[in-house]
Amino acid sequence: MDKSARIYVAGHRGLVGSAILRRLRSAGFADIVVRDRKELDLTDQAAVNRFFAEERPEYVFLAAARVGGIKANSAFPADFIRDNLLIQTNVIDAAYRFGAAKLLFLGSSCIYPRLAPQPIREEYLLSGPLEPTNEWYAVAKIAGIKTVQAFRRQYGFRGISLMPTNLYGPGDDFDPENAHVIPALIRRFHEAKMSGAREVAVWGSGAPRREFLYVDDLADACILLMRVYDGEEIVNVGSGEEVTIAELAEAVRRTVGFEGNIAFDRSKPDGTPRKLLDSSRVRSLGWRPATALAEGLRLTYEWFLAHVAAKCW
Ligand code: GFB
Repeated sequence: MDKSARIYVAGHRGLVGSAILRRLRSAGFADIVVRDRKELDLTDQAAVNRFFAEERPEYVFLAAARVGGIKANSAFPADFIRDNLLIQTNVIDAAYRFGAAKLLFLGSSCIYPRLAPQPIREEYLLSGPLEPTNEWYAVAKIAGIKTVQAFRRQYGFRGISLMPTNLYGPGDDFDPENAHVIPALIRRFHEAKMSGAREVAVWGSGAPRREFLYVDDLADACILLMRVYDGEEIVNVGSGEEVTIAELAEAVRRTVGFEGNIAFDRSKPDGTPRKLLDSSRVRSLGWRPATALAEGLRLTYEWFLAHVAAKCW
């Protein structure tokens, strides 16, 4: 992928796509094609084919997806399975048909069995039952991995798949109900600080363990893999930094500067008990995360203050 290559970032307004775009631009890639949702509906196969026929991107970062936290996954199962199957199938098929040199598909750590041994190695895929709160999304993402592998086997199409751990950072969705835990808690602690509330609710028991990765570090891994990796096997990308939800809530409380208490709402689901990726494959290719959780939370809260809080309050 040289600096003059034509690159399409699908999903450039989302958390992952916007980070990939930032990194590509700062690395000097000049011919980057993007379309927002109004200009190109990725669930519309004819529209996707027209776009690829006209623009002929050489490299495709497939970061477009319908995503959300534990509640959104359970509340909108049809949207999560349908939209993701359509988006990924249309983009992978068009990339192959219209001659793209390479495509990178972004999966998710929830593709692995709920009770997979930890840390989770790539070969544990399809070795046990999935976590029920997000099985619709997980099944769509597993289908995406298999589509990429099938196109490689049958057509020799150079698709690769990367499995990120739980991500956070600038550009995230801060919806109080449907977001992932970090943006949801940043918003809730901030609102509590502004209103002078004494207590903030955190869903579940606080006991589940999660590994969090700052999204710009993931973007570096995406660009590295696009450059140097060309295999059928999927590649995990995680920080190795694991915390309980109770520890995370305390870190967010400190970042925001809320001085009240944390109350765990056990009527809400915990989801999978633990999800720590074994990232030795990507590390052996030279990638390392650069942003520790405390620093990443600080940068994300800064972004929230400038882009979300400034508009709401
Ligand atoms: O971020 P989250 O929704 O992702 O939740 P998952 C992580 C943990 O944080 C769960 C707890 O144990 C939640 O119960 N939590 C506490 C909260 N307070 C909150 C809150 O206010 N909002 C949210 N959302 N959680 C998702 C999958 O699972 O992970 C997706 O549903 C995707 O499909 C993503 O794979 C990476 O790790 O539980």
